[in-house]
Amino acid sequence: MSRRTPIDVYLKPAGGWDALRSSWQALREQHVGMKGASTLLRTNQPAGFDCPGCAWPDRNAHSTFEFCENGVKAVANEATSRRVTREFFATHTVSALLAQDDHFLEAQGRLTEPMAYDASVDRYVPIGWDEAFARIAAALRGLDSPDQAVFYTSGRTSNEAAFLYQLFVREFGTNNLPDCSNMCHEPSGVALVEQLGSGKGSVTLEDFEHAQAIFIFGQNPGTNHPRMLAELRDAARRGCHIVAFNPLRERGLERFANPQAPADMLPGAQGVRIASEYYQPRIGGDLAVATAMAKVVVEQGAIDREFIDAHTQGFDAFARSVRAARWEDLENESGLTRAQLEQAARTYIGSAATIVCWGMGITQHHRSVATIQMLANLLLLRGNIGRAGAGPCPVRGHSNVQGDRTMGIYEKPAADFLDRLGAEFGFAPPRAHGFDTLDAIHAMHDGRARVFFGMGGNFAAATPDTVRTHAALRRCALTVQVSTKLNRSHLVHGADALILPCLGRTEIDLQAGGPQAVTVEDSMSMVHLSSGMNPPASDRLLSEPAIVARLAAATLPDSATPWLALVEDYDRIRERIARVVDGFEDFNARVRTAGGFHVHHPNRDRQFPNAVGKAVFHVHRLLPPSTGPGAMPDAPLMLMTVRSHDQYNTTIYGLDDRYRGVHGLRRVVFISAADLASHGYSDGDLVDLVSLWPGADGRVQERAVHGFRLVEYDIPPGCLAAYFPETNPLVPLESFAERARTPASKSIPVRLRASASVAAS
Ligand SMILES: Nc1nc2c(c(=O)[nH]1)N[C@H]1C(S)=C(S)[C@@H](COP(=O)(O)OP(=O)(O)OC[C@H]3O[C@@H](n4cnc5c(=O)[nH]c(N)nc54)[C@H](O)[C@@H]3O)O[C@H]1N2
Ligand SMILES: Nc1nc2c(c(=O)[nH]1)N[C@H]1C(S)=C(S)[C@@H](COP(=O)(O)OP(=O)(O)OC[C@H]3O[C@@H](n4cnc5c(=O)[nH]c(N)nc54)[C@H](O)[C@@H]3O)O[C@H]1N2
Ligand SMILES: [Mo]
Repeated sequence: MSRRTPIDVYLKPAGGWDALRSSWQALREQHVGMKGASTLLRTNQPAGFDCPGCAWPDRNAHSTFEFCENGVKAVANEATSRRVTREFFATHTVSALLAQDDHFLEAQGRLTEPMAYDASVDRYVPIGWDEAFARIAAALRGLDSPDQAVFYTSGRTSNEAAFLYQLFVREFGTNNLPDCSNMCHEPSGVALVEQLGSGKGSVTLEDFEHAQAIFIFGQNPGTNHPRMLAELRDAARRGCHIVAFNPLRERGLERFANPQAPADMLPGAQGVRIASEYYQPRIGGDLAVATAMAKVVVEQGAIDREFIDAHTQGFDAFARSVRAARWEDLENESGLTRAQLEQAARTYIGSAATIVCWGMGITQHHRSVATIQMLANLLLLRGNIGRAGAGPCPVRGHSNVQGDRTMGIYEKPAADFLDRLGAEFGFAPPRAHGFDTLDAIHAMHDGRARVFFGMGGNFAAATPDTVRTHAALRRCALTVQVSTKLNRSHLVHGADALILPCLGRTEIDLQAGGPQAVTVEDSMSMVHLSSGMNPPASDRLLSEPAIVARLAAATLPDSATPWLALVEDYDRIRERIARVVDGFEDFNARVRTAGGFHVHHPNRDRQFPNAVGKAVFHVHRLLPPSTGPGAMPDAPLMLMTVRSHDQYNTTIYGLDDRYRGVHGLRRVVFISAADLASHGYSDGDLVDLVSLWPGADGRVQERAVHGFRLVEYDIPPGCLAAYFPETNPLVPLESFAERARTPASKSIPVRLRASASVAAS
């Protein structure tokens, strides 16, 4: 490994040879060699498996392998040859493992057999599958009420597993189905359902070929959706305007060299410019940005009158409100000048077909729902919905997070979905809404929830307010984690605890009816098959559908559902899905056509199936900054928590963040030169970050994390950035997006104080 200073500046285009090198390194480190290489060639192929990396769709129905560095890392870390065995658990107590960091835990490799916690030796010890299911069933049946159990889902779970899981949970008697979406794109769903009648984005990949402008708010595709850069590159080359709004200058939004485009890879080639305009608003400034752009469009009369008259409601009140917005407030709130905001609006007005994309930089704030509705208002003004090359594009995270919701993983299920589920399976589903992620933490903390079951994910590390959340998990009578890899949620556990290891996407899933394929739905509503081809990491793994079926059979002896027969052949599960889930008619046949099928999206036909049957303009005024920089005088800086290039959420692959120039460390905080000077620090100083927020009793509470290295960076004054999950202890359970309850993990008011900690190596 080359020696380099911990911080440098990355001047090359994103992608390029460095992406290839880093991919080979990931394969080498996981000792996957040629097996890994052939595994990769089957990623996102018609007869291969869906990449577990992200939810960006693939163009693979007829083309060849699409390269993605972070897809390689995700696959290499699943196809690793390293193993966590019973000997590993015999050697390490849980307390000793707890002292290790997330990078160490991930690096141990794949889990190999079911394990149960033995408090007498503070270790996990082997347990048989039947005994494990009997133990969970006994705990669940021993509860006073089914609502005392929480069933979490992360977004890698297949449609088949998710459908069975929510069915089991509802037959058991609760809607306590929190999921990772609660921490992710929940505000997008809340905003768009109300406004447009569907919570999903309506654009497809083909629209990226026809857009004349693509606006990207609060998203870092170079790291989190690298395959999106190939679309943006092609769009930029044909003259499409790409406009980025991001407090940080993210390398992937500036230049990209596609490793599969020979011209981009020539010596000295500089790649392709992505963003034609790059604006750096302050954190949380996007509501003001969208308001300012809407103001210009309305005042110049650059609206699509025909579309507005035929398909929308509420235009007049909306137009009045944006006309009334004052430039001075818009500039203060956005952190951009009037000239910049007018330029962005001109680009928007000049485009006959516009896509608006957004990610976590929009959804993880207090006013996320309002901001997303303002972005949709902007689209409505010019008829940019249900037109080729135009529409809203919330870019989802986990590879099947959208599909899991479609299959019923939701704590607030629609009544008609429950009606069909009950009719199909002959039971009366519970109607009361269940716990979302924040409710679940409170309920475990208060003793209202006693059992936590995690279908994938890493609840202990992904959630906010780490100290309270860990206390909540430790108060449970039983915690169960269905996982592929070792993580913190195995170590922060209830009185009794089980680890149930499962197959990953890349592996052959053999059931009584032969090898099985599962299905997933990507961020653009394409549903397709995924079948693994590696031998399982161990012969003691079960598939997620099999785990759910055997748990259900053990817990619900009187269930009319033929649990074990359903998992013999997943076509049987899909037949049931076809009868319950809208848009999945004839599922088994349609999913076997090349490339799968697109779930009909009503907005594409300018249908808006909300309460009024029309797209609705929503008025959202700027408020006096109750949460912005300056709102809490003792916490004058606003911190956003983001992903490095070497992590997948709580999974830490490595310690570099290449495009931001960080090498070998994660406890860093990016800060402007102006703030360094005004707060009396220098680049390289170690600080603690202290967040302030009122608790339930109204009194301001202090939370801190220690020993972060300050890194001078191109970021607006008043704004800071650092990585999660290290910073999750700073995010209060009481600080979340209005109406959607997504933790406001990108709007954390903090102050700095000199750190007593010694620099980590
Ligand atoms: N390799 C890799 N791929 C992933 C993931 C991963 O961890 N690693 N995670 C997956 C998941 S679950 C998700 S949800 C997605 C996440 O993908 P992203 O949405 O890209 O997530 P973040 O890294 O949190 O980056 C958010 C971006 O928003 C910017 N930002 C923060 N606050 C604001 C703001 O107020 N306004 C604006 N305009 N911008 C802001 C940040 O600077 C950053 O560039 O990626 C998915 N794909
Ligand atoms: N501060 C802060 N907090 C955040 C965010 C942020 O931006 N800032 N982002 C939020 C977002 S967008 C999200 S989506 C959540 C993510 O929250 P989660 O989805 O809960 O977390 P992950 O880190 O993706 O979960 C990783 C674990 O999943 C398991 N796993 C991997 N593949 C499989 C599989 O195929 N099956 C099963 N059963 N298990 C598997 C592995 O054991 C691995 O350790 O975090 C949220 N938390
Ligand atoms: Mo996410």
